[in-house]
Amino acid sequence: MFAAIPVTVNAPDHGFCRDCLALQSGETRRCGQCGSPRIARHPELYRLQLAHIDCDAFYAAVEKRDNPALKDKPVIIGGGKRGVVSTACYIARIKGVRSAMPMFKALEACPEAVVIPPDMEKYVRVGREVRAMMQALTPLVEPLSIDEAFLDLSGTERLHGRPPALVLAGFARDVEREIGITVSAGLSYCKFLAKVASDFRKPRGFSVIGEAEAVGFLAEQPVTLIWGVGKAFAATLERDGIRMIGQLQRLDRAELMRRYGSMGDRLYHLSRGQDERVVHPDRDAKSVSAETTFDTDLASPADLVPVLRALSEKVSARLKKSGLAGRTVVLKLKTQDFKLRTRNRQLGDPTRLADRIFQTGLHLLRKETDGTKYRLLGIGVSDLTGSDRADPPDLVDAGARKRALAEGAIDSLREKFGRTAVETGYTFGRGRKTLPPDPPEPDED
Ligand code: DCP
Ligand code: MG
Repeated sequence: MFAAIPVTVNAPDHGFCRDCLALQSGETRRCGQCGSPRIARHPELYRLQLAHIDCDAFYAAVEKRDNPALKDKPVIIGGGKRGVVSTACYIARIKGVRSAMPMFKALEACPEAVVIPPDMEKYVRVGREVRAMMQALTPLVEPLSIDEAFLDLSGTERLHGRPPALVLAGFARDVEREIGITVSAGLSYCKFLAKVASDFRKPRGFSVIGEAEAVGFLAEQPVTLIWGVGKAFAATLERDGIRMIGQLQRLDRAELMRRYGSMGDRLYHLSRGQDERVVHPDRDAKSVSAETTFDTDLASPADLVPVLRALSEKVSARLKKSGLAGRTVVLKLKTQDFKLRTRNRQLGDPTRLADRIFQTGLHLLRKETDGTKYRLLGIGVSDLTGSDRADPPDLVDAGARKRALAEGAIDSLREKFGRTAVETGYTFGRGRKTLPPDPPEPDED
């Protein structure tokens, strides 16, 4: 960590050098102290306190750090059974390689790439190191995934002897020096724009979005920038002739809500840069799960699925009680001969809904019901966050929305009349002979 030298910023036009952190007066293009061109300057630089940090090409960066021979080579992390790209370094991205692309396509685009299978244990370890460095800055760290988090840096100026912007730049510099990977940082006044900012200039980015420019900046951006507007909802908006956030800004709240329900309310506020969500610090829990060991080993989906449903509901109830949501659904199975199988799937947004946990678990379970007998089944979610980011409504997948609404209704009945007041088709009278219909493909990143 850098030493906490008190910094007094008394001129609002003072920028600073992102390499040596020296304050810069005037419009100099290079740092007066170290000559670096990486000068941060912004009229609101010393007022903003909400940060989002995201590691650059995370898995690939860790592999490059550990094998310097890869430094200038295109590197793809992925492969294995699913045969898709987990991530690609920025050199490989120039050739068009992207996360989630089938590996054969990635290699068509970049045949000279070095492909490395993922080493999750190592990435989790490095992710924890980065997080520990964040937590040294503020207790208000809300991790969103293995390589990104929100940080609320308000009230930390006295502790660090410098304003949040400098703390953030110092953090980026320290991660490079101490961990050997790079990060991009966004600084703003709300979560939405802090995240947008960190994504804006990658890698090694440091972007600032101030209050004064928010509405004008957003007006020029596509609607897909708004959290919760995925491909499906963007298509709905497109049918209504809306492609840019500026067009949303011209519609009043009542009209947006009439057209798009609760999502309309979100569109109204976010399109104007209004986002009241607070940073929920990391809780102790790393995951929330439930499992059960069977009296006799089970193999058939008809036996396993109702158990999965009941466990999903248990997990969901715990999440709802503790105000949490999880982004990765984890299925756990133990075979007759005590071999553990865990399978997981990452969702586009965190969830706390029993139905989404169940549908995702079902998707994972289907691949494992090959006649193997199991003695234990468990389901859970990890990558926990506060529930305010959970389950954005997707207006196009009407089925999912209806199920979410039904779940809300079931929850309130259960609150009034107890857990067994409402049983779903899956848990009622366990031991159905027929299988539930194929679940819709759950959304993924
Ligand atoms: N990841 C994955 N499959 C995806 C997306 C991501 O396995 N479809 C993994 C690999 C990434 C890590 O999660 O390294 C972090 O995800 P990011 O979306 O932050 O992507 P990167 O850090 O790789 O790149 P960027 O520089 O765009 O943040
Ligand atoms: Mg990243």
